[in-house]
Amino acid sequence: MADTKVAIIMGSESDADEMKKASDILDELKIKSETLVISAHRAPDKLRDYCISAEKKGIKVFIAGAGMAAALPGVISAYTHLPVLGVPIESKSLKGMDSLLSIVQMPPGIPVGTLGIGGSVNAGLLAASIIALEDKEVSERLKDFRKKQSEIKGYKPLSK
Ligand code: RP5
Repeated sequence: MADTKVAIIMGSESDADEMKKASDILDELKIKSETLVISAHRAPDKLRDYCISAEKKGIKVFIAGAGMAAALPGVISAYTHLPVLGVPIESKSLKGMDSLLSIVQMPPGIPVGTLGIGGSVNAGLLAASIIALEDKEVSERLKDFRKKQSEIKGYKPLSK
């Protein structure tokens, strides 16, 4: 898609519900994203091809969601200098602690900005903040989003 700024990659279709929250918030802020399932373990060659061509296509930020032995965000970061935001997906057996620990502790030199378990909304917002550094319109929309959030969710008189 032309003008696509954010690549949302997930390790499996089973991650789709969580990762849709990232694309939804980006849609709300009118930032174009594309979403793909590319497993670091099951389709490593496809992942490499995508990562090394992303910058030329205009991608500015990666959001990568994966569960269990979640290699995806780290492998993406190994192939690109673009910012990579990792979202640990909640897993059945270890409740996402496996995903979190697989993503968060990267070796120096290959960074992944790790969100909380199931942190897709904040990954989308953080991607928007990065885009906003060089895009005034996105910056204004982001400020507006924060303002509305304060009005709707941040202040509510409780009835007695
Ligand atoms: C990871 O393994 C995926 O990101 C997913 O969270 C987990 C399970 O994958 P499926 O077996 O559901 O395809 O690679």
